[in-house]
Amino acid sequence: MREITKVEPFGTDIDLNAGVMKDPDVHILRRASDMRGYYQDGEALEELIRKEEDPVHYEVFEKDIPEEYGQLRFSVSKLQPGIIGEECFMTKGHYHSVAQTAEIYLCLRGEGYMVMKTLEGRSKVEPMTPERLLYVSPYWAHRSVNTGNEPLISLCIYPGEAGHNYGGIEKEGFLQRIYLRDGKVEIVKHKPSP
Ligand code: PAN
Ligand code: ZN
Repeated sequence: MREITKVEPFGTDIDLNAGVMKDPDVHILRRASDMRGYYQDGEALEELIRKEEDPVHYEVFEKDIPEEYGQLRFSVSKLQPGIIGEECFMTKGHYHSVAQTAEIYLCLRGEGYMVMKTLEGRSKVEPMTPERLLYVSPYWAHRSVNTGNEPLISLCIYPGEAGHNYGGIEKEGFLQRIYLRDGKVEIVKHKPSP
């Protein structure tokens, strides 16, 4: 049996409606300027950064649980609504550093999609609506996209050792982009640049 760090059992409170953990150890704040290079319309992103003084794009709240096999880490993810040009606000997206680790997403509020892909070029888009649980399988990179007009809030649970690998996604993106055009959601196949 592997030795792992001993952690006292604990409880923590989550405000499901506001999408915040009341006593987080880690609070990650991603602003619009952290999303440079991710959206199709870079000019529209710069305009948002200028006009709205670099608004908060999304937040992640976490408890400080050792990043090791045997533990479970969990987070509350809160993605603001909006569009960049016509493209819906989204998270950066990542593979797990230990690629063979899965994740559970329980959508608590808002509406959107989880966009996923594998290194072998498979892709999948799954709706995210309140009370819907998604199983993000091992090896699948994942990004959430907010298509509604309120924050998209999820509870995420994943193995302690999973880690986050953003590198590949930052360069290659995903295989679909999601737009809001004339009030309608459009999921468009995206050809990565050669
Ligand atoms: C989530 C994500 C969170 C933010 O907790 O980390 O939604 O998305 P990015 O990490 O892609 O910026 C998760 O999937 N953890 O593994
Ligand atoms: Zn993840």
